[in-house]
This record gives sequence, C-alpha cells and structure tokens, in this order.
Amino acid sequence: NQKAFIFDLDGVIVDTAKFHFKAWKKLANDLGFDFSEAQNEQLKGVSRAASLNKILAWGDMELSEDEFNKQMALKNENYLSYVDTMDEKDILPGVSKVIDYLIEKDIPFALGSASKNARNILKKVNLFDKFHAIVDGNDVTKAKPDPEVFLIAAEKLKASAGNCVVFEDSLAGIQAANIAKMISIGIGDDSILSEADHNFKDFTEVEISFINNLLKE
Ligand code: B16
Ligand code: MG
Repeated sequence: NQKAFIFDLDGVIVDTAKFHFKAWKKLANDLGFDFSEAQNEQLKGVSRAASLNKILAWGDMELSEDEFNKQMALKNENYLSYVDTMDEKDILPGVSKVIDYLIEKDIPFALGSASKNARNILKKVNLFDKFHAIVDGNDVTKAKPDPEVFLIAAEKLKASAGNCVVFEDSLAGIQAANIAKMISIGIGDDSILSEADHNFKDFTEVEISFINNLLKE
C-alpha cells in the first residue's frame, strides 16, 4: 500500500491568492467596478477563464471574446509581475518539513494545480526539481471539482487513487479528491473544508507523526 502525495499549489505551498486578488482587482477597477476580499474567496482553485466570468458577473458586465482574452492576458501579465518577486521564502511555513520528509522516505509526490503558471512558480521557489510529477492547468480539460487533475497525477505517480493523499485549500479541490476516492486533507478553514477526511488550519499543524500514520494505513 505504497502511499503517494499530491499537493495543490496556491493556498497550500504558496500564497499566490494575494497576487491573484491584486491583479483581478486592478482589472475590475480598470473596467469601472470593484469586488471584495470575501468574493475573492470564490476564485480559489477556479481556472483563469472561469474566474474572469465570475468577476464580470459581479460587475454586471459582458465582454466580446477578443476583449475577454485581452483582459485575461493583461491580468496574467500583471499577476506574473508579482510572481517574479517570489523566492524560497514564499514557501508557506511547515511545507518544506513535510516535503523533505517525503524525500527522505522516498515517497513519491506530485503537484495538482489549476494554475497555468504552476511550473514557473515552482521554479521561483526552488521546488520544481523535487516533484516527481507536475499536473497543472495546461494538462487538464476539466476543472476541480472534476477529479481529472488528481487522477492524472496518480497515474504519473503510478499510484492507485485509494493510496493518494491530497492536500487542498479549496472546497472544489477537496470535492475533486473525494470523488477520486483519495484521502483528502483540508488546509485552511475547516468550516469551509468540512468535507475533507482530515483538517488542518495550515501546514505548521501537519506533524510528521500524522504523515507516518497515513503511511501505515
Ligand atoms: P492561473 P491552485 C489556482 O491555483 C488558484 O487558486 C486560482 O485562484 C487561479 O485562478 C487558478 O489557479 C488559475 O491560475 O491564472 O495561474 O492559470 O489553487 O489550483 O493551485
Ligand atoms: Mg489552492
């Protein structure tokens, strides 16, 4: 029963949500409206195009296909200017401890993210070479809560779904892991992520003893 681990990126390994928020907010403001930090919560784990559709609905706006694509490109350019400032110090507390332990124990692990910028971000924080597989927004056709991203990751890790452990900060991601019949671990607000098999406020709470117990299951 060799276990394999799958990490979401934004909200689990790094906090890029704050950069997405700034960049989407600028886009909305440039179009003449605004949205709240609470609304931004609804964009977590959601693809770029689906995010823009939600934001436009909040502003009661519609864009032509050309303008829609232009706005997405502008947002991404702005977002990447923030990503460019990232380095190892942006890895969220507690994450490296778990990754280093998995490496020490020779346990395979993958990235399972909705972001098309995932590879770039992993390189910025110096984690790119540590992952056995990376599955991101460029590799999938269906967004979380569809389990596609995690099922592809399991396949690449040569692990059965039941032996995969998924760390996720979004409800859609927890649902995707549950639909895939993987072990789901919610990182964040447990009132939002109550469907997860296990919950932690953040990665500092994920003890090595907990990982060891999972490995024994
Ligand atoms: P990009 P995750 C997700 O990352 C973010 O949570 C979400 O806010 C973002 O819209 C999505 O990636 C797409 O990102 O514009 O970089 O392709 O949490 O699945 O790692
Ligand atoms: Mg996330």
